[in-house]
Amino acid sequence: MSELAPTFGEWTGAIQQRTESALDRFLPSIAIAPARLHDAMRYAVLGGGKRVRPLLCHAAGALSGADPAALDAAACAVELIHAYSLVHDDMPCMDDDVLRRGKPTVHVQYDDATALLVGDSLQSLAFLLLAEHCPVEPAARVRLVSELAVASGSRGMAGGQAIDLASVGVALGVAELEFMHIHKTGALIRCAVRLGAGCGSLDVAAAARLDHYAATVGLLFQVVDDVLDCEASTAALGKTAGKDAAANKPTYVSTLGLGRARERARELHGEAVASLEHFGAGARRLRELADFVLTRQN
Ligand code: GRG
Repeated sequence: MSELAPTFGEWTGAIQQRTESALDRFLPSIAIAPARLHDAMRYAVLGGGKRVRPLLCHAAGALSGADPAALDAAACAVELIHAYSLVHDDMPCMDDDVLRRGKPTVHVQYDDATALLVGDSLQSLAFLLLAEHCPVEPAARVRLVSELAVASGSRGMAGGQAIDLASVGVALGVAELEFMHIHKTGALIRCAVRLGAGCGSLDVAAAARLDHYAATVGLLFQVVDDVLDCEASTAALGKTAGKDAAANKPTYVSTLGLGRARERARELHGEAVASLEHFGAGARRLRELADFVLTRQN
């Protein structure tokens, strides 16, 4: 890296590498029984993914003066929940997909029962990381555990997934669609920022501004995902393109049309960046991450 502040690409590369090493360290070795389950957990998590949630967690933590070791545990905890959700989402009883991150999905590579157990075990491991490997004050640690539990459970991601599964063939209004996406995808992204900030400290007003950024970026992520699902190729996405339309699921594109969905993405991006104004230069990475979420190609 140069002596100047790292570019966005250099910074993301460094955090992605740091996250990969931390995940490798935290995941059980295949030398430990049951080896096949541990092998499948490592297959599901390592060597792929953009690591958007860990990037957001580290960027928010830098703003709140958090200890990088605490951020590693928090970032990995969120990423493990994300990986579990992808493994379960790809199973035949849910989205029934064969390709994820450019390779066969876990139930295809192993089997359905193993995929189920991989998701269960990744979820447990996420909470173990916060409980045992996150060096923050005990009261703060309990808050982190509880935030992750709410964001990933029936009032967050799993609840959003339930609405998603029940929405096949249903024409949702924009408000209902946003409610579904705020929970299914937005809750965990918002949580990544909140956990990063919660590993350090911010005053109440700053925490509220940052939370607004987090919620807005979470929804932006899904609007862009809907646009990409309709526009990008399977090769570019590393997962099957056009799945939502084929499954007759409501999306921003089917509800608003492509042009208005793109416009909604630009609106949300503007709102996210505006909520960072107060933070000045310290929020550079969060601003760049909002840009990245808007312009990403996969
Ligand atoms: C199974 C409880 C349960 C929940 C599943 C998030 C989710 C809920 C399902 C995933 C379906 C999906 C593809 C949603 C679109 C948004 C999304 C989460 C995309 C994948 O996230 P990325 O792009 O993936 O961050 P990478 O591979 O980069 O980590």
